[in-house]
Amino acid sequence: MDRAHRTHGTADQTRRRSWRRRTAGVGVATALALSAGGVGMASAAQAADGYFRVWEHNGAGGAGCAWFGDDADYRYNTDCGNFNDRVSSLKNDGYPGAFEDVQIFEDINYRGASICVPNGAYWSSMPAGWNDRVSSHKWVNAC
Ligand SMILES: [Ca+2]
Ligand SMILES: [Ca+2]
Ligand SMILES: [Ca+2]
Repeated sequence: MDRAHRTHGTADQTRRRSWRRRTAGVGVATALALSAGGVGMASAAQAADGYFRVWEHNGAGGAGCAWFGDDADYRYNTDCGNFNDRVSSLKNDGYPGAFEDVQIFEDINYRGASICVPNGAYWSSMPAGWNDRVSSHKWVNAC
């Protein structure tokens, strides 16, 4: 498939398929731990597991939220409720390779100003002007 013509959702599905491929050889317990990962068990020392993690305070402090795919609206989240305009630290635990960087946006639906969180980056605080501002994010090949 022509990568340039993929829709947003299709790109996300590709990520998920890729994840399944990579974890197919891993034990069941490990796979379960990965899929249950994210909220709660997150830490700044987390190894790459495909998730984008955020916290409400600096230094990975306070409540957290984590997503394996894109999220167009931080106001509503199944596991962590409203995370809109709360993010004060974050970590890109995505797998290196395709869709490894995370573009974060000031508004929902990937609108407004945006900045790039490179693969593997941990920000103990946000860049100037970005504290309590992020409202959506998406995975990209490079940003
Ligand atoms: Ca959401
Ligand atoms: Ca905050
Ligand atoms: Ca915002």
